[in-house]
Amino acid sequence: MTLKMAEEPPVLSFPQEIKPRCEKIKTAFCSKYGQEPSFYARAPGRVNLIGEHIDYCGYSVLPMAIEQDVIIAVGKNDSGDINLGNTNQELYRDFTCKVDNFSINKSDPQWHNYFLCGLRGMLEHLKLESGVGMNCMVDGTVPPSSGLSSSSAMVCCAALATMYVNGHCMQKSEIADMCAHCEHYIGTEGGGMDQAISFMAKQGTAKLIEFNPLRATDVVLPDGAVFVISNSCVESNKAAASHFNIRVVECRLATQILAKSKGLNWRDYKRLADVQKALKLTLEEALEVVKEVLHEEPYTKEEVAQILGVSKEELANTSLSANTLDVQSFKVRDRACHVFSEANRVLQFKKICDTSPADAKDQLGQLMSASHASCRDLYECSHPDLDRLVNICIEAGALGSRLTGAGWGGCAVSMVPANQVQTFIKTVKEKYYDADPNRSTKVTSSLFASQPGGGAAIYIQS
Ligand code: ADP
Ligand code: NG1
Ligand code: MG
Repeated sequence: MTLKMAEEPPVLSFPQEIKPRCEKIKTAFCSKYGQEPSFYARAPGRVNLIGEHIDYCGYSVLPMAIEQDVIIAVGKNDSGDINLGNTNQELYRDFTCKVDNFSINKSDPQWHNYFLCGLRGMLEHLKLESGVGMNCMVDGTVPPSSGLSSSSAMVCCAALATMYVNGHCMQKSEIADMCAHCEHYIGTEGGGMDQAISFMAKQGTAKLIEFNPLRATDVVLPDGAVFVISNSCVESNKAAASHFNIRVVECRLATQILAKSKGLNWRDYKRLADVQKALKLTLEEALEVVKEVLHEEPYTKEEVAQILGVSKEELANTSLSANTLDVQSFKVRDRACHVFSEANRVLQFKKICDTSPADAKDQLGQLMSASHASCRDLYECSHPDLDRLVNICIEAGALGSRLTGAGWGGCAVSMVPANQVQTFIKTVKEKYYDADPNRSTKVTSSLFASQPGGGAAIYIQS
């Protein structure tokens, strides 16, 4: 029984450190709804230490939760309304709909749509035709569109709040899988990393997240290493653009072309991990096969259709997604090279943490920097400002530095020797933030050391 209880998101009384913040949220809640909230749901963002753009290919990743999160104060109503308020009214306007009649707008992904993804996912999962009406006040501290997974913190928190208000409970892994699925309602076809770590995180440890079935294993980070996050201050909203889904599709096409070239039934394969497994290849061998089979020049849509033996229209059903139907060329080889090499770096990273050789920190740093180079050059998901920031972090004393999250802007994560953190922060501040008036005002929330935080929970006032 204790084991099962431990695997469900805990229901806790307020820890001292979030009490003042919850008081602020409660005040906003009371003034909007004229009642007190009955509980608070919390879900954290994350920083991914290594393993970028490989979760949706079926490969393991290595994130940790951060202290920044989304908290939602919730009260029931009898009218069947979903009422959403946000403590940041400048950015996020109030929204209302009926719990049994709402739609999610992918073409204009305003904030409330992320809440609705979690709401819809949970109602469907629990097979509730109509859920309880909810009054909500949302407060988020994860910098939005910056690769620290503010979107999943919102989706996971909304799903958790919906579960609790409707009187249900579920295992962490089951909710995480469900949230990975329902965040697709916003239009992006991500893997399950963000939702998994948001629920399965444990204070003080990073996690190796493996998929199918979902598992989270503690990874003890080396003593004397501190992970520092720095935000490039270039925002990238993944649902509002198609780059993210184009990468997902390029990996799917790489999978299908490789499967076809090796005589497999390519329609059965969607993820690179599945074709690697079917061909019984190591990651190194898979990388060699990619170099043998796939050419460097981008593949045109006509060529892919011809290789797979389908019409361009049929290709839309077998391989593309709604916002990639018009894409005409695909860099299949470079993307697959990134995925297989990055999947290997994750395993190496974990092994170094487990065996802690004398030069563990140097080796981990090198893996992080190699990961960034691969994201920049092969996956083309960085941004010039982010590349500059990563270089500044290395010059400032990081043993390794890389973009984290989807990229195209957002944050870098750097591994810094504990005794050099202050100098590191001072140097990065001077070189990246102070030089630009827009950035210098945001430096406190953009440049900070991060410890592995705990996972999602429900808080009640005792
Ligand atoms: P990220 O890398 O942060 O996950 P996404 O582009 O996936 O970036 O999601 C960012 C979106 O999440 C924002 O545009 C906003 O709609 C929503 N969001 C993030 N934080 C908040 C918040 N505090 N309140 C409301 N919505 C939020
Ligand atoms: P962010 O940057 O948090 O939107 C996305 C995906 C992850 C993963 C990373 C890249 C979602 C919800 N998240 O994260 O699954 O693919 O990019 O490693 O789609
Ligand atoms: Mg996101």
